[in-house]
Amino acid sequence: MQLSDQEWKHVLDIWTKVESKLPEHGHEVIIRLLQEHPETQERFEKFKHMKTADEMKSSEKMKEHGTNVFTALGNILKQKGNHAEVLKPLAKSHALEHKIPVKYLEFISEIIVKVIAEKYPADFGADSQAAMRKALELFRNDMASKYKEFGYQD
Ligand code: ZNH
Repeated sequence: MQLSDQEWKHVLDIWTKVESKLPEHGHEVIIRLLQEHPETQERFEKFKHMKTADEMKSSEKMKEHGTNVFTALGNILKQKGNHAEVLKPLAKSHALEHKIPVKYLEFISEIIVKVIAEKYPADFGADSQAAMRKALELFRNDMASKYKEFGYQD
């Protein structure tokens, strides 16, 4: 699986917009992941006690985590598919330490596309959305094959 130059351009153009408010958008994606898929909350030692969306919204720690996730994702997208080096430590921690099934990566991918579409409707049309979906699918596929190398089967 590969993306065309045009598709990568769509992905990186919209990501420039995302970066203008990266901590806020990252924070929102994490809150929605935990709200829409409560089983994912169990994976977070430091967030699993939180009961309400308001509690999550006012959590600086959750914002910090959202920032880390979105910063890492941006670094991966900017590799335009040549991300093996950057992906490896992430796949390792998510397989062996955090134990995050590929299914959960699908959940977060869907939410990422939804949140960006809500924030930037004029800049994230059908072609850009399709390109972002494809980039996130490539990311997940490569995470999944690294998971196998690390002996993690979800
Ligand atoms: Zn994750 C962590 C990224 C998804 C869960 N993460 C993390 C970090 C980063 C990330 C960068 C830090 C470092 C390490 O490695 O550890 N993620 C990321 C990305 C993505 C993700 C990029 C996609 C897009 N995660 C995810 C999911 C989940 C998770 C889906 C669930 C469900 N993570 C996690 C955890 C952790 C992390 C649990 C740990 C946290 C703390 O701090 O404690």
